[in-house]
Amino acid sequence: MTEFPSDRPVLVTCGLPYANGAAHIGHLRTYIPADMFVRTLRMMGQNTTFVCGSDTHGTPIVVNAEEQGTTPGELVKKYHLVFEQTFKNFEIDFNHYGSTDDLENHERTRSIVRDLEKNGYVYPKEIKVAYCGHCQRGLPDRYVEGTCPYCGALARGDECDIGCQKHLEPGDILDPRCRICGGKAETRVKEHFFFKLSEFGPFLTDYLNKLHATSNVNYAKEWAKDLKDWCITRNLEWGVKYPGHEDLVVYVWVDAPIGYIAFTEEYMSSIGEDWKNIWKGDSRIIHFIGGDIIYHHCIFWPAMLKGAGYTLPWGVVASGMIKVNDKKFSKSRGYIVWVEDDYLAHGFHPDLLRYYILSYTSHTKDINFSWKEFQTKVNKELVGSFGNFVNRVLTFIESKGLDVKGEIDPSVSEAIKTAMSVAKAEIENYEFKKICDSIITLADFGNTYFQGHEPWKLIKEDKAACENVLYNCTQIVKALAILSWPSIPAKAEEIWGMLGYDKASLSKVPLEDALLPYVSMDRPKPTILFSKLEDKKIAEMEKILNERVAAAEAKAAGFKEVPKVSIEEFQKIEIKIGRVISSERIKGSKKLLKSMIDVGEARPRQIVSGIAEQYSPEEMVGKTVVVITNLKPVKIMGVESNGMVMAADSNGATLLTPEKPSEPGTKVR
Ligand code: B3M
Ligand code: ZN
Repeated sequence: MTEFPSDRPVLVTCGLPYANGAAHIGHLRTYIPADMFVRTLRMMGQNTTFVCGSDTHGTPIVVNAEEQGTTPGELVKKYHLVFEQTFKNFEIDFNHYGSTDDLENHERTRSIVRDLEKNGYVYPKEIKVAYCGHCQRGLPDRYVEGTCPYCGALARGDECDIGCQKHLEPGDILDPRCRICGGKAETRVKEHFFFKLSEFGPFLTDYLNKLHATSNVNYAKEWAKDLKDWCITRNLEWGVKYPGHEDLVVYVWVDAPIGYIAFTEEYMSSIGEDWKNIWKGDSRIIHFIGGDIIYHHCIFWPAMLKGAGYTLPWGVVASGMIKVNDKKFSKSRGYIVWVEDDYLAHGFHPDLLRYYILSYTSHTKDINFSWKEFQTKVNKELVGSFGNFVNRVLTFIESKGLDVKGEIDPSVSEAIKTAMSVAKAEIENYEFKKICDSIITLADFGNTYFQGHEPWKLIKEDKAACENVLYNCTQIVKALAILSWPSIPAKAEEIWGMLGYDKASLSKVPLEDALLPYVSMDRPKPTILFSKLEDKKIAEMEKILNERVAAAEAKAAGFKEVPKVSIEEFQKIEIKIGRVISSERIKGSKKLLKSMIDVGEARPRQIVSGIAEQYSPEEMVGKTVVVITNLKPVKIMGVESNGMVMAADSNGATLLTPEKPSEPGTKVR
């Protein structure tokens, strides 16, 4: 039995991006599949609403605003617009994109908190929270760092982000330090509010067993066995004020998912419908999220909804992560691809990336992005198979002036039917790759069909038979346009236009129309659907990425801790003042000078130095320098060197010299 379409209205949401920085391909990992899902359901006749919005609260945003010398309000306004634009650019077609700072969300959050209080699920409790005496402020969440009480790793206040990944409650972290001044934090006793999560274990176990979720959500069932009450307030200015307590805001993970409800309200009221049909009625709510926020969506969130009397989500679709060049996605290490500045600004069509993300692997597995793989996949599947078929068919018809008419060949309708049934069956399994693959299979079938019937020969012998072949091919083109619209909407609409339809009308065409016979009409001259990605362009993109990684590595190396040496170890090095007696270049070397240096011993030392590009032999003579005198002798380009002249790395090499006159042999300490 298939789940869709059903009479129950569907609401699809995507994890809310923090309005705290630009979009990167990691973000698209969840939004693009969600968009394909929504488009497919709609083509199947399912009433589907799609909402999302910016997550505007929480300490990272406050910290970031502080660092940038702006206010959280200004910061989130800026990035809210950035995300909204990026989603438009990628045809991620939300009915509504809101903000958790919208009045509706403040109100809905407070109303839910009051419901939870009324139903006895919230209690106050005094707890020890971190406070910085130097900065004179409380240190919620990311304002504090210290040691994870579970695994001992360096962790931040709300999460063991490097170590065991556990969620940390205020007061959990050991040896807290202030992240602003680095000083040791004190603890202070404060009253906070707790949600009785510990009472929801049996409910959640039962709920999770019925959830229509991807397989990676399974381990939430383990978490449901061991639940602690959850602190839902913070001492912050920025956020949704806790009802009746002006000095507290709710924790960002309270008001962020409530945004899903608020955005539904905003949208429904704009079209004159009632949001309660979704959130208080018999609906199917499906959340698309990243694999790292399963706990929040499968534990906190359903417990809150249950406690406040709202409809529970029907499905949770959690994605795998994105890697770049097989490395863990990381802004700080440079393994990142920015959606606007890297991808779109270099002229790549959004549908290519949509296709890559959808078809790379199963939704729950990690995707690797590399420009090379991107090029290979696009050139082979979209250019070589899909685009090639569409263009050769339409160009052939146009150039020969053929009439597109005939009878549908049973093998052709079979191939189309197969692709249609894959789409219908796999969409509810959240198997987006299988759907993409079935589309390419249909295009491959089309190519073989065209090739096998040799219409270029047929046209000379039997024009009607030739037209019949092209009629069948055009039917496949039509089916491809319909079937590929959820994954590559702009390109599908281009095909639709080439078939003579109004491009925009494709969005209203039901999936079933893939088999509805194509009726010939006036068609514009066909244009190239996909062009090959050239090596030169890809090399250019690889260079940008590699340079970013190198810059990040250099930066990290600059901060790297060098091992400490004891004073005894340091004293093993003998350093003395020397005076250069003579100096000459070493034959065959641009960089090396051989100098005789008086270091207060019976005879001058011969020392080789890599400074010939900065100092001429003539300049060297008479200079007072600093020399390490007890290095083991070495041979450099066959010349013995008995010590080392010290220089700073500035301008290639800058010799050190004592600040006041000093005699050769004077010890340097
Ligand atoms: N803003 C982003 C994340 O942790 C976070 C999602 C909220 S969804 C309600 O992926
Ligand atoms: Zn830990």
